[in-house]
Amino acid sequence: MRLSRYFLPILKENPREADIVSHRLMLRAGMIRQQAAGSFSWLPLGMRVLDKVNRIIREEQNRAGAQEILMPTIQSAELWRESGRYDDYGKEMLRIKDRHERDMLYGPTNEEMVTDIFRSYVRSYKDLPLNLYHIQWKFRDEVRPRFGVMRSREFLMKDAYSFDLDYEGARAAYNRMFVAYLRTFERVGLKSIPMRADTGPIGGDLSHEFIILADTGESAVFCHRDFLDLKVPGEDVDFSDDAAIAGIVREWTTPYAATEEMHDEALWSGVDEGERLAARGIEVGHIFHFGEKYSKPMGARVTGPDGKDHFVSMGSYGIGPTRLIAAIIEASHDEAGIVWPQSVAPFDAALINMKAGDAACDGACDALYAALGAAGLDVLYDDTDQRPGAKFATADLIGLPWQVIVGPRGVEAGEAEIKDRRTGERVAVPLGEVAARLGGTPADGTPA
Ligand code: 5CA
Repeated sequence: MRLSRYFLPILKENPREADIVSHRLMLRAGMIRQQAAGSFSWLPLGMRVLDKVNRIIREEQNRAGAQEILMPTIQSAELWRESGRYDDYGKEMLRIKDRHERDMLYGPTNEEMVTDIFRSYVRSYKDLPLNLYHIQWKFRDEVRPRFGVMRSREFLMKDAYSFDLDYEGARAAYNRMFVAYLRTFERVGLKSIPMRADTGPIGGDLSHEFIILADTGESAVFCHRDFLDLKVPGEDVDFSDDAAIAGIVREWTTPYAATEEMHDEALWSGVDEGERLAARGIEVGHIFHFGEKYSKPMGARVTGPDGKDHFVSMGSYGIGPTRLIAAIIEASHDEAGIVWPQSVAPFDAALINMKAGDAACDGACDALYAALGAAGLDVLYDDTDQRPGAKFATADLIGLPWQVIVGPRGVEAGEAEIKDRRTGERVAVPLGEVAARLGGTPADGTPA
């Protein structure tokens, strides 16, 4: 992509409405535009990151056995009356009437709708386990939308819903999502810590929040330092082996970890003082087991091996991809701008032509652009007539893992400079070797 043709509305000044660094940088880098309180458009650069994050989420959901569907954003109030949540949900739910005066709502979550799909088709335990997910916009009329896409009113959610014959099956389904979440967050470059959590309006008796440690996090969190060294399972993890998956969950739930609401001073005082980590965190995922809370009132049942009807045991599993992107930036930036983990970077490299219009520089850049593309790299080519200083500032701000810098002196020597955005290290490399140098070498080692 040539920058001269790319819609990248960079802001020079720090936007005054932004209180935290991720919001500030997302606005400055032209990733998002605020449309109303807590509502944002995603511009091309932001959209690329969102696509990459969603792809990783999908891969890990699919690997763990979940199947993708897509449910509507607007739901009928009837379904919510069946579960009893229409009256319970309160002001966070945006209620709408259609032209026939029928009560509708903009979905804040989809337990009811997916339970309706399930009960319409599934009759036998032989069709279980089943886990259906979608990635869809949600609306919650938050009292205090703030921090940009971190706590917005309209936001994207990956929500998965599992259906099993009994508690044991549902617990195995919960464990699979637990492990899928560990992998998902690691792949986007984050260290996540699962913490026992309150279930709130979703309900149920077992729940974990996946928390990213960050000073700007909304929740106070308390955990054992051991979490910092725990190893996330690799892509060869066997999701069909319930015992192995349960073992991983055990390992990740044994050291003390709790959010403020669930914090237990007595247990905390049992943790060695030097091992205690009291910090702030961002909730990027939340998983719930709630058994028959929806299946019973909505009549979602299957025939079991005993020939009898059983209400299915359910769970739901959420990740906010839009919030996740803000969390990645909170965890990975410096004073010059964003520092993208390779796995979610909007482009792999910036190609910076220091003297656009100079025949030798233009020629070298065109050749590099073609070679990098052929090596499978996604390149944003800064072919504009801006001064080099402004180009460097833009490249640092938007945070692509590599910068390939081409200037008249270098070209004369047959070289370009490669800068690693994270470390700031620069090396001169022969023009013909740049593509080989960057092709397939993550700047930061995030797993593919
Ligand atoms: N039905 C369940 C799980 S699918 C559910 O709704 N869970 S939730 O309420 O915890 O939300 C799931 C995830 O959505 C959260 O972990 C968070 O990452 C994201 N999320 C929730 N509220 C917002 C918000 N206001 N802005 C941005 N992301 C949000």
